[in-house]
Amino acid sequence: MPDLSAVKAALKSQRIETPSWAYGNSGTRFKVFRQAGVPRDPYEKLDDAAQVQAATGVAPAVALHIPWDRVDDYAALAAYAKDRGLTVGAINANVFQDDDYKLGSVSHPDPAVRRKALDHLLECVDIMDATGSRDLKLWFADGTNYPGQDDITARQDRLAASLAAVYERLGADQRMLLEYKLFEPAFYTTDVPDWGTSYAHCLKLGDKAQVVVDTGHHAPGTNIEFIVAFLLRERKLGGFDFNSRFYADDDLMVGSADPFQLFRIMHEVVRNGGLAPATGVAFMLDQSHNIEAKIPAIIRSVMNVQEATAKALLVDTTALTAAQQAGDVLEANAALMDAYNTDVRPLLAEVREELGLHPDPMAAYRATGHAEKIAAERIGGQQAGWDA
Ligand code: LRH
Ligand code: MN
Ligand code: MN
Repeated sequence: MPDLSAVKAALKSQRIETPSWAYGNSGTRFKVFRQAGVPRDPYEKLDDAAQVQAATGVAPAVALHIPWDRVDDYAALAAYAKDRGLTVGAINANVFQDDDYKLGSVSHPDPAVRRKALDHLLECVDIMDATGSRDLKLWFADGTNYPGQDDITARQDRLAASLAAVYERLGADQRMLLEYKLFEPAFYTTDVPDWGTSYAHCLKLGDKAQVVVDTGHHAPGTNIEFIVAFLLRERKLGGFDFNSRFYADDDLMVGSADPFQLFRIMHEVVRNGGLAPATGVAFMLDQSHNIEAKIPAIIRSVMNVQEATAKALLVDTTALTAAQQAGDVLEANAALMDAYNTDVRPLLAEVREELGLHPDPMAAYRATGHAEKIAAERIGGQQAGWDA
């Protein structure tokens, strides 16, 4: 059986990054249901992230999205974060919101639009310099809607040229994480539709370019844990955008609909050494909370990742390896299922108490009165970035 103190130590050192946009109002293209007390600016998003950190103790980093989180002074924003025990996580570059990007950004047929998009990506690296952020996270809405609309390989050439220019600009300790997505908003071709495309670009670029796996960005039935294992083996897994999908890119709470998938993913992470902070795998959430209260939903999501991680750490690897080598299919499967079926909530409560935290993060947050305070104080909360 796994050594319990090692399991606890691993749980204490895991970090789960929360996204600034999850704290703001969001919705579908049909309706944004505005909530009382949501942040009015990036500073207030950090105030809310500090609540998540206070309740969980494992979520100090906050990912920003530019320009959704545009401020005049990014060093001041980073200092504000630091004062609250937080750090600035990944900088997400948004090159999909302007009218200019109707036919794409870095793959656009017009060099002037490509230049504009590249300038934005380079500005995001400047922001990383100012905030001390390690990761530039790139997701492109680029693609086409109709056969014949544009040249598929020419679009790859344009994409590769921009990626190379950004890569050149990265500092020694900075990374570029390239995210893929099966479809949407482009519906016929997507320029980075899958892990293979992202991997091929990252491989050409070099060690500082790595793939990010957004759990919501696959076709139904895709074996995401295989992708995770493969990328870890190649040292190309930069991190996760965690969320839960049911139909498409639903961005619901990670581990809510399919906690077993999250466990299978975390099992591959643990088995392939990806939990060690030195491997640099970033465990980020990429979610929006349309109908549920945002801060508690983010706390619940952090807890869901911790529960899947704890179960993965409890896999009896000696028994698993022995069964695998003996070709004992049922025993090997049972080794995984035993761990998955363990109730890890008492273990995590203990871990939290050892960290000086309340054993129940949801109750800890409720007791702060923060929800009531922000509902009374903040009028006119900011939307996460989507049009109503
Ligand atoms: C695209 C995506 C990407 C964006 C985020 C808001 O669907 O997953 O990571 O940055 O949503
Ligand atoms: Mn994402
Ligand atoms: Mn997405």
